[in-house]
Amino acid sequence: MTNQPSSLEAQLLTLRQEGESAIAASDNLERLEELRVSYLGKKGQLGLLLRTMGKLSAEERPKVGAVANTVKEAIQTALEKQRESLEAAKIQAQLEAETIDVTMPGIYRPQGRIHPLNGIIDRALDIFVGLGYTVASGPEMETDYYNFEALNTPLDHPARDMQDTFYLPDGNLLRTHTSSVQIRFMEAEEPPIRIIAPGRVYRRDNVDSTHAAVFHQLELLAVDEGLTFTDLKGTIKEFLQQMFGELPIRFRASYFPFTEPSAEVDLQWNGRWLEVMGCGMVDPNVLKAVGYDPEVYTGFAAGFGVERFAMVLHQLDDIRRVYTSDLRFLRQF
Ligand code: 2NL
Repeated sequence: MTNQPSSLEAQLLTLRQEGESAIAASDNLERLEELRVSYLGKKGQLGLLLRTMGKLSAEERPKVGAVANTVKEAIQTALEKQRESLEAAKIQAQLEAETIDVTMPGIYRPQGRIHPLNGIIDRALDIFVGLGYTVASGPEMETDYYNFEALNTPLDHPARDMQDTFYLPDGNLLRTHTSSVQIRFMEAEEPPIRIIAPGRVYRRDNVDSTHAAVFHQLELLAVDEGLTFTDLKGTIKEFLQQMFGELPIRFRASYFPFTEPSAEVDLQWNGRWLEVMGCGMVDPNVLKAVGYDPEVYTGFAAGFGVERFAMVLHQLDDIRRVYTSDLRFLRQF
């Protein structure tokens, strides 16, 4: 059968009609793309028809060509129009699906609160930051050097005993105080130094109402030219006053391997003297260990147990209460 010019023209017009109605009926963008490929794609229906144009006479060809162009444009226009309307519908559907219903009941979130230990630490940090100190931290697993040796704790000192320290199979240990943090800090920095090191520490103690194997300590350290015991006393007095109020305090001679002289600080609390802190002037051997000249620099240090402060301030009878996460207990703070 030969392709009559009029027949090709008719086929083109049919294609246009079919195309336009199929496009208008398509209800999603994927289907629309299929239609585009089917009508206008490289192997599409329009291309297929146009390939038969070669058989037309020279007079017919431009006329049919012009018809073909209008068909192509009409299908393109229909595709675009439908794409716009499908896209708009898609956005509209999304908007409707995502509408927030402000009348829906909320999700219940129980009110949390600061743990009493963190409360003490936060308050102490605030006080020392006010005095110009910055917070330092370090590892809880330590070497013998940072926990003992650099702190002038001789090999035969009782604190080194297996009774007091958790040793790890590789020879490292769990820090028994946060002083190791301060040794690391001094190694890395030069005076003047004002730091506080709060953190978890570990001791091989029998657990009872006043002892835990894992507890919290906060130490402070100042190293500078010309620091004296008077600076230490003033700093501690200011700290304890902000922490406990205007109460009598006293310094009692004591001993720590890393301070010389050393003292315990007592606070008069409810008519009784209560031991609350240990302190002293940094031992020259400690300064030497971190490469500071003890003829140029002096320092003072002090430390306290966070649990003990919490027990005094909140009148707790048993240290284990702060570790058991009993909400009836914790909700009181
Ligand atoms: C206490 C007593 C104390 C220190 C900690 C210290 C740290 C360095 C050098 C010298 Cl790097 N001293 N710390 C000094 C005296 C007492 O803590 O009763 N802690 C719970």
